Amino acid sequence: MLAEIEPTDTWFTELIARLKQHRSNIDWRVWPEVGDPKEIEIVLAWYPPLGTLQMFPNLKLILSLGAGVDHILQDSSLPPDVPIARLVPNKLALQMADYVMQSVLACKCRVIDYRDLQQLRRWNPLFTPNRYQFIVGVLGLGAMGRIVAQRLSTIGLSVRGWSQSPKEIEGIDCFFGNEQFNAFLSKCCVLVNLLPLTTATKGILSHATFAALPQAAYLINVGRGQHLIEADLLKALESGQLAGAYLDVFNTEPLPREHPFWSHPRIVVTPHVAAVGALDDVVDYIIDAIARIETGSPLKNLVDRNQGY
Ligand code: NDP
Ligand code: OXD
Repeated sequence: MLAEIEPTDTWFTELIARLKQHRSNIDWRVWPEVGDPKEIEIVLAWYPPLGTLQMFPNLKLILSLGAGVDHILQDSSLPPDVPIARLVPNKLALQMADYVMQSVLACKCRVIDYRDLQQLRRWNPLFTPNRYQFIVGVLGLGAMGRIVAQRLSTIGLSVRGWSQSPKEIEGIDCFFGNEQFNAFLSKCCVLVNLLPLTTATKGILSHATFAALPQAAYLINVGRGQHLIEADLLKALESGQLAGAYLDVFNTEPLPREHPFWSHPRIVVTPHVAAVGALDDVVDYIIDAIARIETGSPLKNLVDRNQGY
């Protein structure tokens, strides 16, 4: 039996309908109508209210409805031995690659500058670097970052990536660990954040990081809002250390109406849509995970709680 935590919109409603179609022999329960908590064996969760997951004493699996699991791991009362699996479909990474690619090309083509010039009715051609000079750095070379980096490289951009452990990825200049962080940053014309939110990565998009980038670099944040120190971004844009920022994720979501990012001339805001799981893929992932629990097969895409991702 499964419980769905926090079904907030039509996407969740449709998801539940599809799951019921696929597996009508399962007793699907939707939060908060979970019945006897002892009967719940698997939970599907995106952003469960703190303390909820400990209510289910017979839980066998927690399935994250997102690629990120910070929303789940932030709960200090999480049952300690229950495995957590996360959504990692290939198509999600391709969608992310589309989002990042259009943002990177907008940086390279100086779209923000031309938008300003248009408002001033000024015909003023600006310098744009060639593809080889335009180095893009990707923070995080996991399920998303690796595919994003490879796709950027296939359109002729110079791409480098940074991860925790060493990597070899064809066409990508790979850096790893804290010691190589500043060397990685030193040539990035655009910095793309695709790290998971953990205690080690929280606040990583800070003054020190921006200062280590070349002057007038761009930031694309598609990881989590808590990676970014918002005041540091505003200062870096004001000083010209950063030329612009494309932001899809925020400390508070939805971004409050009074937030300065909305009206900042050098910030582009999107509402956490860089990669939204297609329903078919999410259904496949859930049905597959349930079958694995039923047959005792190894689970896929398990989260390492110690690492936090
Ligand atoms: P993965 O867990 O597959 O990859 C994480 C990567 O980050 C790995 O390469 C890992 O290194 C690296 N990393 C983690 N911690 C550190 C550290 N301290 N120092 C250096 N590198 C580190 O995650 P995904 O690629 O699947 O997803 C990344 C994030 O993207 C998600 O957690 C989520 O926050 C965000 N996301 C945003 C979406 C959106 O719509 N905006 C949609 C989907 C995801 P190593 O390989 O060495 O372990
Ligand atoms: C995710 C997200 O983590 O959409 O999947 O942010």
